[in-house]
Amino acid sequence: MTLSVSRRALMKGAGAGFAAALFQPAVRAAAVEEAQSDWSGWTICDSCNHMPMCGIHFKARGNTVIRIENWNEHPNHFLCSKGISTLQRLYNPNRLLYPMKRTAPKGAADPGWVRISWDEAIKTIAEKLNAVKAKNGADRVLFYCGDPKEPRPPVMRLARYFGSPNYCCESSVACNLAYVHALELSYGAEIAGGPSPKTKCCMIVGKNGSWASPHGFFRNLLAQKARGLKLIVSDPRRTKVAEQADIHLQVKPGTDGALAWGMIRVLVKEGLVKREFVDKWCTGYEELVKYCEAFTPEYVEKETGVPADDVVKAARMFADGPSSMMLPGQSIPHQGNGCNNVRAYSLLMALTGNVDNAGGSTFNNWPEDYIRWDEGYTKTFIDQAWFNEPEQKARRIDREFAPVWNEMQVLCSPNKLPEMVEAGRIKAFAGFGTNLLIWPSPAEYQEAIRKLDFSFATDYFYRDETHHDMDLVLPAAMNFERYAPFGVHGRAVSARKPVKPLGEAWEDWKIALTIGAAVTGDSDLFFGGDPVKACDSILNGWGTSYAERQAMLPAVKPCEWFPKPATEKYAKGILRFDGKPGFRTPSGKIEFVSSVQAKHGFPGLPVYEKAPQPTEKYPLKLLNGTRRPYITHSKTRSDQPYLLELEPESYINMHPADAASRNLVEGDKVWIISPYSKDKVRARVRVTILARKGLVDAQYGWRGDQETQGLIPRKGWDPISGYPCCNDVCVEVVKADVANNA
Ligand SMILES: Nc1nc2c(c(=O)[nH]1)N[C@H]1C(S)=C(S)[C@@H](COP(=O)(O)OP(=O)(O)OC[C@H]3O[C@@H](n4cnc5c(=O)[nH]c(N)nc54)[C@H](O)[C@@H]3O)O[C@H]1N2
Ligand SMILES: Nc1nc2c(c(=O)[nH]1)N[C@H]1C(S)=C(S)[C@@H](COP(=O)(O)OP(=O)(O)OC[C@H]3O[C@@H](n4cnc5c(=O)[nH]c(N)nc54)[C@H](O)[C@@H]3O)O[C@H]1N2
Ligand code: SF4
Ligand SMILES: [Mo]
Repeated sequence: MTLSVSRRALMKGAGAGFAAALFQPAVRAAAVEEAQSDWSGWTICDSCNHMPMCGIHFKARGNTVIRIENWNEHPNHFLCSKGISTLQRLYNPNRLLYPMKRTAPKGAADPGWVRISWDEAIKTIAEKLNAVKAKNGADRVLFYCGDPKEPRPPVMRLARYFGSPNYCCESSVACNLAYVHALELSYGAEIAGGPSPKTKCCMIVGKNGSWASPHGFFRNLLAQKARGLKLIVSDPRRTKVAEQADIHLQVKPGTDGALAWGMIRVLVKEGLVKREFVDKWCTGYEELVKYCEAFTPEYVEKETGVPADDVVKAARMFADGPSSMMLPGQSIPHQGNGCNNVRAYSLLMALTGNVDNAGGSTFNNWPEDYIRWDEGYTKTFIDQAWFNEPEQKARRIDREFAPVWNEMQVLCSPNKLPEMVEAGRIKAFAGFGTNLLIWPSPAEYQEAIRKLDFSFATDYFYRDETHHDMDLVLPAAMNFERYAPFGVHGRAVSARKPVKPLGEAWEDWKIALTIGAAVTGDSDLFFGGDPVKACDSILNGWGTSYAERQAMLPAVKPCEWFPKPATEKYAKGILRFDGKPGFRTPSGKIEFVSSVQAKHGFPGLPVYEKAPQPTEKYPLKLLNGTRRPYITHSKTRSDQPYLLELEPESYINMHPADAASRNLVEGDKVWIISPYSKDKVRARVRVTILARKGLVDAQYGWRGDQETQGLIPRKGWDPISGYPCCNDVCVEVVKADVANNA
């Protein structure tokens, strides 16, 4: 497949004005490179960041990628529309290709960007960060890595050896990590995994893997369904996953806690609790029995909209052995009581004894040094022990705001950034793949960035809404152009064979390592800025090397360093780091009553709290940001314009009854109105039973007047995770007056 890029579509992108002049020559040079013999390269797709990502095989001529296709030997090898169109992103003429510095004061309409050398960029960063450190302390610098998860390891290492525990990620703002946090509070570790041939029943809550992880997750789900898996799905939308369900619990958003407690009550009342397991391995059962009493099926129906019968049937189906598992997604944690709602669901596994058993949800028994959440790097690489020191936890900016998160998680929550800048606790920002639209009411974060002494970010593109008031913007090499990181897919580990970066783009690992060497003056500590040497520092410990993995391409082979999967690890003493039987919680048991929550003054049980309800003026609940197959967050629109042909504007899904009562038909232009913003948000209507009645199912990540994050207030944070309440806001939708352009 060769691409002819439509320039008109591309120039709609942010930053197009200066992009054209600065970035075109190198792109053109690559495109006209004289014909040489074609060669094969391999890389990993980074277009959606679902884990694990898909493998890409590409053909290159000289240094130009001319064709991309499935990497058949890779465990994930079916590229979707987003993956295929990354070639269009690679040669997008708007790409950021040179380091840039502003020449106008912050706040000026035109930042006056000029091209600078990497030498100047690195020197400036080292001087500015070290000046803040000398004057105010290293913790005054906030290091941040956005959803591009691949730069995380060296950025965290940079934060560590610079000396700032304020290392934050999109996963500590709002992603999946809050449900892992919820599972860790009860179980001491994440307990998940996909259904296996031994799974009798799977309950999926607030996760739509048919669109968000179509290959790894959805293909497996369909295969298991075909052989007789029982499926329960809790989702307000009729998703492709829900359509597979034996029981679809179409809850009102935000009411999952009531539904979960209702199911718990059925287990208790009908004698479906595995008392032997619970008595031996769990704490807090008596409190749980007392608390669930109020959640009768009738009450649950009233609260959640799920028929009482279905609540009972679902609980019985889940308890009907020999094996059941539960899988959560990212939407429920984006609510004020989200963590507790996920925790309540998760207790169903312990109550029915479905913990780390064959066919049930399992704990990964990665070696102690391994960190799954950041795709394969190690605790040693980032010196995780340092981040966990009480002294470092105390210096983190989330200490007062989200104390449970602060105690449990190594990533700091940056959600109070505006307040922290105001209070002088943050003076500088070092960003990798940053997007300020990730936050509710992003204008307040934009203002915070403007007020800093110094800030920079690396990115593929110049993004005005994020970079406008930064000091430096640095060009990151794309997935086709970088070595790091290696890929980890279960037990298999893969290297890449890339092309050279266009222009002066550097891979993020090189940028972070080079800055690390410059700020600390210790080049060895940062592998002389070499990403492959940094990868080898991890891979050599696993008995392999980058070169060895590269030599075996296109094969992707398991790494013998990983232990073999095992069940009932809690009983065998291989879950706790001290080797004793039990779980990694403070009590060593599964905690129905979380001792960490209780210690910080919260109820220890995952109690249910009512979410904000629709009112007469704002009668629709906004789901702000469910996944669509051809969109990723704030990316892909102008970066991969082919995808815009599938959905050129922001579309909201509305139930036919809600559309009819507003006199709306498919394709109508509408405004979304929220009590929290004076600005209304533009969209078009899609009339569909995908949406439950009373819902507006919207996309976040559009820019300009289609941008939805402004509809969300900076309040109602989940106190257990510090996550924003993206899915807690009620809105109204009105038809636009197209004739009068209003
Ligand atoms: N195409 C695509 N794929 C992606 C991404 C992308 O941007 N685009 N992003 C990746 C990332 S970073 C992530 S975190 C994952 C997310 O993956 P998922 O968690 O699967 O993402 P969602 O599509 O938000 O699915 C959540 C589901 O929860 C439902 N839901 C919303 N509110 C509630 C509620 O109150 N109760 C219940 N029970 N359900 C609710 C929604 O209707 C939706 O169907 O996807 C990854 N994959
Ligand atoms: N309302 C609402 N808000 C949400 C969510 C939601 O569902 N609803 N979802 C949350 C979730 S789950 C997530 S994961 C976040 C999304 O997390 P974000 O960090 O907001 O993700 P993106 O929008 O993809 O923006 C990433 C930026 O990094 C750049 N980039 C991409 N790849 C690279 C790279 O390899 N290197 C560098 N240097 N830059 C790169 C992109 O060009 C873009 O500017 O949003 C969260 N916020
Ligand atoms: S699902 Fe699509 S976008 Fe996501 S990693 Fe695979 S090919 Fe890339
Ligand atoms: Mo995410």
